[in-house]
Amino acid sequence: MRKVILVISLASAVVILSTCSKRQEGRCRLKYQAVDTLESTIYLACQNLVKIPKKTAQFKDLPKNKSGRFSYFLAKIADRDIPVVVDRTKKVRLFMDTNGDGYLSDEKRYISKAVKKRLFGSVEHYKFGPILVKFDRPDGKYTRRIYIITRNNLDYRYICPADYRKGKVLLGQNIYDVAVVDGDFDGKYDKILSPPVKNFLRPGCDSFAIDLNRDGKLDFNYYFHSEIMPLAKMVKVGNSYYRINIDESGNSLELDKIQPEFGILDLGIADVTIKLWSNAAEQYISSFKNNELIPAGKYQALFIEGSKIDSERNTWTFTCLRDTGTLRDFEIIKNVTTSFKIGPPFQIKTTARQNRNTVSIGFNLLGQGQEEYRHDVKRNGRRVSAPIFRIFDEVGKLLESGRFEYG
Ligand SMILES: [Ca+2]
Ligand SMILES: [Ca+2]
Ligand SMILES: [Ca+2]
Repeated sequence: MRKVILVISLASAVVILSTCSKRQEGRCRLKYQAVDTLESTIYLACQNLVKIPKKTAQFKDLPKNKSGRFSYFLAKIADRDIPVVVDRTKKVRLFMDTNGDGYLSDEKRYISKAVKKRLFGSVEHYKFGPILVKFDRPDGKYTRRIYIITRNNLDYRYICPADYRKGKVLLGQNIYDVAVVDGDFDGKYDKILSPPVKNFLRPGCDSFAIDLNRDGKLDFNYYFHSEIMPLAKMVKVGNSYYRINIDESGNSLELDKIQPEFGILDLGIADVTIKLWSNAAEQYISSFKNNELIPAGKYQALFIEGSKIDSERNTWTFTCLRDTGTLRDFEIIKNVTTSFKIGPPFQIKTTARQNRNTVSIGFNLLGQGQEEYRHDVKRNGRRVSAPIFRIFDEVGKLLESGRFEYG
């Protein structure tokens, strides 16, 4: 009996050893993963479907049985403007020039399907597809599988990839779920972010995801810590950096631990939380020290939150989203300190907009680096009451006074 147990345990040891030896550190195969909802992994890859006010020369051969209730769109993906027509008769039908021959009458008809998962607040959404779209590249033809996802009334329209690649990678003692998405629809997995992007909702590059807290979910956030990011040269895991190397076709991933070339970011004040997109490695630094070491590369700040204590020991907290002023586009150079002045003293710029008989007045709260802070500044964690205003004429006579309203 003892012999049998010994043989069994030896056999299990061999099985365990061979399984371990198969998982090479930092190396994994990536497998095809179909996706049919707007799940977080593909958020950064979804593109707008642009509405065209009226029919143009691009829409030259419409499908038969036309109702006369057509809407015209262009899918701007992979350097192509692809005509899309939606026929809103009884059932909404969609036609897309998938083969690029300029004709729509040869195309399959797609009927919208309601998707159970609710999006855009409480409004149900609909999808067309999957649609196979053919593209040309200098090195050959390729096909991308996409969905068009809309609200019922066709506002909010997105073109989303219908697949991505995923795998599991061993780094140190831990195994992490990883995913890569072809966010620019070119059929390859190599397009790195090129900051600054004008529209941060559509960075126009491929994306990379890693389940850093290993909870089985890939979480996305524009402003805070995120497990899904625009593809960069490296990814930061804990305090280590790994060079990302994806096979062009998305079949395999290599993450190699490296020591990047660092430069120094100096913001003049400590205790700042900052989120940076980069072509080097995405950064979310929750307790920024003066003179923070970050890898050399190009950066774009999406979020800044700072705090300051006044003479009465009140802590004032100010938050900036997206309009990050001089931090919207900067470069960190190896062994060089790049300095910015941000935060208070604030500059208040008033704005006025006239619409017929109504004038709307407002203000922008700008930091030293022209970064624009939200109006709801907090004192000791609580939003302070809205600021008051007074309007004077040119000789200093008070014309109007009141309090700004939030929202
Ligand atoms: Ca066609
Ligand atoms: Ca790509
Ligand atoms: Ca996670």
